[in-house]
Amino acid sequence: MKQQKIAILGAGPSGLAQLRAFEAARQAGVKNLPEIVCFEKQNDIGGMWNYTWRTGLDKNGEPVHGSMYRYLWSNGPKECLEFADYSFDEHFGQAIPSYPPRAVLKDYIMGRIDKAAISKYIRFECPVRWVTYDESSKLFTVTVMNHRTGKQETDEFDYVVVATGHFSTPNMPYFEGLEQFPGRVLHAHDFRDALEFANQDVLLVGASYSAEDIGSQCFKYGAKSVTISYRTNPIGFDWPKGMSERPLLLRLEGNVGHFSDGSSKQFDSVVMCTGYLFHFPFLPDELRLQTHNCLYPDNLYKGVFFQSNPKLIYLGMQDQYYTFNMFDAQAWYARDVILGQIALPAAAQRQQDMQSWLARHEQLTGCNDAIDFQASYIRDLLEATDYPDFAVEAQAELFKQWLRDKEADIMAFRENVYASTVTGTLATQLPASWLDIKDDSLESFMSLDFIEANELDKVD
Ligand code: FAD
Ligand code: NA7
Repeated sequence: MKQQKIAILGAGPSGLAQLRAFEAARQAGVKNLPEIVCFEKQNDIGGMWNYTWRTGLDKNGEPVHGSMYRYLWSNGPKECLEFADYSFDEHFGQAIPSYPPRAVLKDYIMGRIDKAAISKYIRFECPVRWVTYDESSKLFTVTVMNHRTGKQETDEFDYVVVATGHFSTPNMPYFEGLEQFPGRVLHAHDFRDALEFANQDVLLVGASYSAEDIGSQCFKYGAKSVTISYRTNPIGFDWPKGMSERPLLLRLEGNVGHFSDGSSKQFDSVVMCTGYLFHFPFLPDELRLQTHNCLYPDNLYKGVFFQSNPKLIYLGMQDQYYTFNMFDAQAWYARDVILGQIALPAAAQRQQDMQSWLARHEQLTGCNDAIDFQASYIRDLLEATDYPDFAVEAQAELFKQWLRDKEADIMAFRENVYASTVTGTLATQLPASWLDIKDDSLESFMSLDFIEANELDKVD
């Protein structure tokens, strides 16, 4: 049988999950594995976790992918993203707190990657320019710009795995008066350093994770005031003095923002925390997933196979409670379909399956429900493959506890500790409040005197 050929677009956590899934099969002695080529726009693996100070364009003139900022700490408990076969204990050799900073989490994620084993599949600085599918040959043609050689390259593939992420292209709304606003106006995608906003009155538009976290960052690093403007519902936390929420911004007059409740306030900067667009400039309409940020994008069977052409596979396109272990579950499932170990049902059956998930998705009422939904989605995938089972449902309970902890104190929720569902280890406590720990480097964080769980018991 002719060896199959697969293109993986993107070497972030999702693309890496797909590479690892095939590598695991290779190590297990599976024969006739496909040839794999992974095209990555950046010059390293890690996707969003590959922090960059750059905004706008990268050195090759490509749009900067990164939306992460300095001082970003894990926004959920690390125990909810722990790999079943690679624990935090194994990586760090000691217990660490439940909410590590970005660099610490990246160190863990990358520790799992056997760079030598997978790097050979990846072509760096190769943004994908265009993908087409030929019905007669049943092959995709993928065209990339190889910035290392300065040449455009084209190749044919049996399958294409799109793992290019969806938190990179800003959804940038317009508000009257923005063009005359005298201060800085930026999208969360371009936010890098909260210190820039010290002593400023900052307006954040949007009421989801970015607004909540960038607002907390600005507060932590000395903003004079932080105002969050919501369109639908307020975030609703008990914000510290200096942070508040107002309904939708109607217009700006000079540096004054006017809100729909008739109130107004002067601002120095505006940060649009208004989410991201699903943007696949390399895909023609007939192959392009069209969705918004939600837990079950339509037209993806099992959340991954494009309904009108299931040889086109999308990873990580859901809104995310679960991240790394969900990408793994998706990648292992996709691998087994490609290897013929799982048979895809006919189009009508796939449609029926998607409809039942979509119907459940429509009935979701609130965050706890949404967490359970994503947990059952992952459970459904896990049952079909040899991916090591993990405590999806127990992690769902941790997510619910995380929500309660945020509700209790949004500025201190990162001081809570949880037990690993993999090893049972209880996380250690930060030695100071999150607001007071300003150096978030790996070295500085790992040199903190974390407080052991049993010492905490004594304090209690
Ligand atoms: P990405 O990480 O976005 O990777 C996509 C890759 O595709 C990139 O390497 C990119 O360069 C490449 N690519 C894009 N276009 C092309 C192209 N045309 N050609 C070739 N390559 C291309 N998750 C957590 O678990 N915990 C957190 O605390 C957390 N915080 C976050 C904070 C922010 C500000 C953001 C934006 C996200 C956060 N996330 C967090 C979610 C994060 O998106 C996931 O953890 C993860 O990075 C998603 O992996 P991915 O591979 O699907 O996408
Ligand atoms: P999200 O979670 O997609 O949220 C986008 C927010 O922006 C949401 O509150 C929207 O309000 C709001 N929004 C969108 N358009 C507008 C306009 N025109 N006016 C006002 N408000 C608007 O994106 P985030 O960036 O917060 O989070 C994405 C990921 O980044 C997340 O998973 C983290 O891991 C980091 P709505 O509720 O729709 O009215």
